[in-house]
Amino acid sequence: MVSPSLLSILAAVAAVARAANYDVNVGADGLNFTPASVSDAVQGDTITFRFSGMHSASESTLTDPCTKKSGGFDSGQLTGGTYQVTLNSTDPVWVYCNVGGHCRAGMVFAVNPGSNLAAFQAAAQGQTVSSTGSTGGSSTGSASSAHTSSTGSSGGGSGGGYGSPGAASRSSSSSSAFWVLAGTLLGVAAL
Ligand SMILES: [Cu+2]
Repeated sequence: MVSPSLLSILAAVAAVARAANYDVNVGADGLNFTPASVSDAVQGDTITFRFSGMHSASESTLTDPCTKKSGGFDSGQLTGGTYQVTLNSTDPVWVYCNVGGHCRAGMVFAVNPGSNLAAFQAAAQGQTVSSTGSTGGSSTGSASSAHTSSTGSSGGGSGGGYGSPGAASRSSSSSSAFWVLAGTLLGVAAL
């Protein structure tokens, strides 16, 4: 039915359209990113963090999971809405939540962690597990691995991102905060 030439065309189209988005829930299932990691992500792919409760998606490093990476992205603390990161490479990206003790409770996430996901998670919780390989990441410098766009109000950051702009959706976290507040006031008034 389907000719070989058509199949090759479809394969070519699929290759061009490869850029994918990965939805990651933040706080929808306790102090967790769900899923805990994404593998085989490539340059141009996007990670969309979807917030429930107050959390953040902040970039860190494999060796220091609960400390913000210099020049790394940071959603800021959000109570809802989304925050999107566009990958600039296939390098690992390490992410944590900077709210309270969430990171120490294991609230971390990784893109392309390879064999180091368990070591990253353990380090976040203050345990020592030797990581494999030498992908420890530079602690300083301009090798930002991701460009970010936020639906919140955090001010963009100093990273060297060069991803294409305009991919952000525009739901505002402040408006959802307003409705929470309004709902609270209505609840009080109903008393
Ligand atoms: Cu959190």
